[in-house]
Amino acid sequence: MFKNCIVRKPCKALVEGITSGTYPGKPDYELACRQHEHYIECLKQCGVQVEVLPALEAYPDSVFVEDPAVVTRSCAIITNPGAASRNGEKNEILPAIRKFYPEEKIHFITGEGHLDGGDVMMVGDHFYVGLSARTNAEGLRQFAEILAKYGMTCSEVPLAEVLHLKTGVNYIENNNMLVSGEFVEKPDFEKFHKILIPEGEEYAANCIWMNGSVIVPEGYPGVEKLVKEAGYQVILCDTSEFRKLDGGLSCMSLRF
Ligand code: CIR
Repeated sequence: MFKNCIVRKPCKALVEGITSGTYPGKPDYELACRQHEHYIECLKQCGVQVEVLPALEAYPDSVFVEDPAVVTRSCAIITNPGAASRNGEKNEILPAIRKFYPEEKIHFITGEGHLDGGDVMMVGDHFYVGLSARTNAEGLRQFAEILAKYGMTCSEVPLAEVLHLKTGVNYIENNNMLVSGEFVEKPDFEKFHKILIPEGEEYAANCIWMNGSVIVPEGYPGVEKLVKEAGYQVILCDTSEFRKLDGGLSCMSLRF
């Protein structure tokens, strides 16, 4: 069960955030703020406390707090984000992490090692890590070393098509995994009950399990139905403005 979430308000510079252009258009800042408020409400509905950090104009993508830190039940890891314009977000997230974790349980990916939290998928005490344009082998090596101190493990998943691992695959507990595109056939995920994302709804592979409920992006009826059929209460949340920057539901919070 999760008790806490950390989120950061979107900044006005959001409109200049990194985008692959998969979902065209510039985010509407006002609408993004309203959607973010609703996102916080959805998290609260699941019984967690939400720590809301102030907007950071220096970092257009800073609303995506999932990337500069990985939080586990035993420790927190400040990553070394792989995108140059986002790297400094690691310093900004640190004070928030310190509120929840003692200094000796906060670790850092450093030097040539790069890792984005969006590439890290937690399944109990095992972590799948996407090797992507943002996360490299050295980042993964350091990450594995830190996890090992706490008896946790990780394995690598090379990515071909998507930005982050969790862009295309997400674990929603009870052995259920939402899988799309390049992840459908990956042997790594064979042991899970795979819920295949219908064509055209790939964005909704990024749902979040929150204490028994699953938050699903609004506008993806196929995924909504499949998640309900799997036995979950579904909470819908519209993230259209964040999608324009390749950001999904998981990207906007740290959950622990
Ligand atoms: C980026 O390219 O870094 C942002 N525009 C989107 C980050 C999405 N974060 C995530 O998947 N964890």
